[in-house]
Amino acid sequence: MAELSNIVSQVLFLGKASYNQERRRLLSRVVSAIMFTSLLIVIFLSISSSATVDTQLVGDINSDGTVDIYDAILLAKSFNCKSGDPNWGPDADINVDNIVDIYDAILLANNYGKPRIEFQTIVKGYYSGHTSSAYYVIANQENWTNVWNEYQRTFTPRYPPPEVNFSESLVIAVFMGEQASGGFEITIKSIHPRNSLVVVNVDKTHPGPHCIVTLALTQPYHIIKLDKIDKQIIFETTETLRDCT
Ligand SMILES: [Ca+2]
Ligand SMILES: [Ca+2]
Repeated sequence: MAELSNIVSQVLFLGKASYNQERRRLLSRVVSAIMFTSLLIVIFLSISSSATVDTQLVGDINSDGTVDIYDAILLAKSFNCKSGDPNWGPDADINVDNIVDIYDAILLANNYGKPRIEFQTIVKGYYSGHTSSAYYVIANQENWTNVWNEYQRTFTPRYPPPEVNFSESLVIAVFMGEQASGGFEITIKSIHPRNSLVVVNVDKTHPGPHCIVTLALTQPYHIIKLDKIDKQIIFETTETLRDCT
């Protein structure tokens, strides 16, 4: 690039000197230099994209399967850092060019919010007939009826399971198991692809020591419906302590 600016300076100088032949020769060198620089940029971009092709989702710096504010925070922490700097975060250098800069931010922004799989809650609550802890991926009517009947085992009256077209949809049901009091909750927080898998993030909330809870037995649950997925589904569980101070 230094050579390019040098050549441009010479062209401007010669414009005043009116050496037409020399100007044409230098202009030809300018065009060649620009073409060479463009070629370098193309090669650079090719190398950059191939360097990230084997990673998970581009921009998923913390490898949790989705590109969101937590990835943006990690990128911000390392922004303008080069390899070896105290705040250097190698995973934030998305295009692997040894600096975290605007080009990494653009790559992250391109995938921001992706990919989260949408789902609909069928039922969610605290009292059910399903007293053991269990996670289900339900792909046919027979299993759906069995799980639903278990969930409604203690209900009066009982209702038939909501209609689900299993040629298009799946049901995922999570049960926390019987708890000695209120204040417990189970929630399907998010679903997203990760490589060849689909990850269901489940949060189990427990009451903290300062929480005032009902003394009744509870059996928290969350049952959802989503579009059919052909990938293997796995569950990841977080445990949250409710702070009632
Ligand atoms: Ca992430
Ligand atoms: Ca970079």
